[in-house]
Amino acid sequence: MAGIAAPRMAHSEPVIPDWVTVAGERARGYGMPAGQEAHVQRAIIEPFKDIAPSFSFSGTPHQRLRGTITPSGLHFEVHHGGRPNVDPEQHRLMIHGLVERPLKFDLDSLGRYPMVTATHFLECSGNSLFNAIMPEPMQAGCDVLHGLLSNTEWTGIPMSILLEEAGVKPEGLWVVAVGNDGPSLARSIPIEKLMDDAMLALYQNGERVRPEQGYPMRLLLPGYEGNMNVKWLTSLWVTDAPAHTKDESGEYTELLADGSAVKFTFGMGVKSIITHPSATMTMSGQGYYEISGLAWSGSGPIRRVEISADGGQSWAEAELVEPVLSRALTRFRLPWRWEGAPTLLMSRAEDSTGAVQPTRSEWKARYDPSNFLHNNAIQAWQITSEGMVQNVYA
Ligand SMILES: Nc1nc2c(c(=O)[nH]1)N[C@H]1C(S)=C(S)[C@@H](COP(=O)(O)O)O[C@H]1N2
Ligand SMILES: [Mo]
Repeated sequence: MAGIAAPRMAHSEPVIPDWVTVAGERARGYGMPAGQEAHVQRAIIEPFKDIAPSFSFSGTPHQRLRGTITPSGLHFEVHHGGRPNVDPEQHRLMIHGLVERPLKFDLDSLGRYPMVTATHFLECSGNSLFNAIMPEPMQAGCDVLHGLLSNTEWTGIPMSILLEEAGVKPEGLWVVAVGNDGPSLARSIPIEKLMDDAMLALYQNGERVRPEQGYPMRLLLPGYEGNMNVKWLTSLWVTDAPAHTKDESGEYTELLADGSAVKFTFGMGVKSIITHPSATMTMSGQGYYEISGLAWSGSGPIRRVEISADGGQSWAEAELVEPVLSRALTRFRLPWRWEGAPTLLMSRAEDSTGAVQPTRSEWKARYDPSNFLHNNAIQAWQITSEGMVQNVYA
């Protein structure tokens, strides 16, 4: 492809930069990104700083990343009571309640169990909350707007193996999972999900799960809302009914337009965002660009992503970058020319069940105006004639 962005070389004289004239740095124990990349950080988002200082979260800077795996140090965080300093020597996982043999595991004994590895996204059901409730679109990047979303290669023990060892009684239909942090975050999970594809995650992108993500162990429920993926997991209490904990009754329940409420919205909806270009960026002149972004669904693999550059009148199918994994972030790409005119860019994903992303107004119509959970509406970016990329509602 000729003439994208590189200037023609004027001459072929060799250039000797300073760094080749001195000895380089020696090997080191743990690598870090280049110092010049130090600005690539999670966005710290603290809307409740004054009323609840340890309820804090940070967003993955998707506008600065280009693959599908989220570097562990940039995985988003949601801490309801801050990040506890768990001592792995003292930490235990208990399986109790409606089981034949109540069991208590320490980290060492867990290391002997068979493990699986799978790549999955994790998304907070509060992701994209500002677009849900702000009357005017907030001008911020993908880190603030959609950053409560990450994608990791997780390794750990299938939950079915641990539950089978404990011997779940026939009346055991639900499991209340509890975290070892101040708020004792607790969620009720149907036993089928735990027996199906749930994992006790011990490793994140090959290394031990980071403290932010639940060191030394977390529950991983592929495709289910972030909140249920209990970090610093310490107890699995097998019961015959959901416990209706504060976390599921008070916090993670959606109020509908008709005044009723839906509890237990487990799966995350089909969704996509264009990360390049995206809000806060400036186009560097007319001509060739690669539109690139991320698509995912809690129900299965992404089947199709379409891009519109005319506000939704016409759509072009983007290329999905292999491998397209179930309940993992999938990158899409589409070559494009920007002719310098104002442009409304949108992406619309469809998953393997045929579910398609709603427009923002379709999504808003289902809920009470106060609801910000499970916002999977189409994101629109406006490119102005000056090349500024802005967040707009369309
Ligand atoms: N014990 C415990 N587990 C928790 C939380 C928490 O505060 N405490 N936050 C939950 C929420 S709301 C989300 S979205 C995810 C975030 O996981 P992450 O911080 O690893 O991205 O963890 C969930 N598990
Ligand atoms: Mo969350």
